[in-house]
Amino acid sequence: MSDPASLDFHDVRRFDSIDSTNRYLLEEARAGAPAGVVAVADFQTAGRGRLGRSWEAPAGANLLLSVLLRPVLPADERYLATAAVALAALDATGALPDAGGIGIKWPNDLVDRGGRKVAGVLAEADLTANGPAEGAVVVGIGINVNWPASDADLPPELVGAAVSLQQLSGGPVDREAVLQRLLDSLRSWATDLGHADGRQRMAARLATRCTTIGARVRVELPDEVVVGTATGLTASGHLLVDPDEADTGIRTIVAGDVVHLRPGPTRQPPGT
Ligand code: BT5
Repeated sequence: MSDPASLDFHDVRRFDSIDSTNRYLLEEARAGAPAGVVAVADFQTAGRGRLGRSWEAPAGANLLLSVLLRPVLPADERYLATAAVALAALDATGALPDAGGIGIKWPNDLVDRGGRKVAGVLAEADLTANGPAEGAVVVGIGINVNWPASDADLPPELVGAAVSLQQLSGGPVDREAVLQRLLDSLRSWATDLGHADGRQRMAARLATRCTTIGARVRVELPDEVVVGTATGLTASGHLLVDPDEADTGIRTIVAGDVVHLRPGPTRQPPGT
């Protein structure tokens, strides 16, 4: 078991081009690489999102990185590994002018005040692994640092859905400085991940920066869809949803795709 306190994230492996930094580190985990290894790419030929989706970024503009963690934590608190990287990214962007309004859309996006995506996190693990990959979690994050420079750079489907730190702060942003701040902050969140009181601290911080709380949501689960109002997070960082459907009680969502809905139209009083 690795000691979380010893994670320094100093073993940063840089690639001009790679298929996916997550894929690379999962393979390194299988070969026994220690927790704390970081992979950073200038470009990915097969950058991946969740559920088979892809992650877009032109060469040399954005941050594309993954970290290898081997957290020792209860199975139902695994989401907090994703949260550690999201919180570190939030810390790293908080210093930029006008980027202070960035929050976490549960479970894995950093979004601006308008709900546009600034970054996405993808945690991957082989839960059936025996041997060196057992307990390993690779958490990747793509952060839109300097791309798009304007909405004209975006493919039509991302217009209004994606935004960069450069757009938010009004000028080019130093990618390397964001990376170093992220890794600095991750040192302390990764330490917290290894301790029950640290995980409580993470969940509490997450709750203060989670834009999903209070929103009307549609949660897409493998075999059902829940529509309701997100009311908070559990101590494990799971989402609490008060469903519209009567008599079903508060639901705890452990994993799922969440869409923020606009508040429904105000009901007209009868007779108007
Ligand atoms: C994610 O998936 O948001 C996780 C993205 C993780 C990317 C990092 S990069 C380093 C590491 N190595 C990898 O191979 N992956 C990780 P998801 O929630 O499924 O969102 C994917 C969706 O976001 C796509 O289907 C697009 O609609 C949208 N999208 C793609 N590129 C985007 C971008 N640059 N900015 C905003 N939205 C984007």
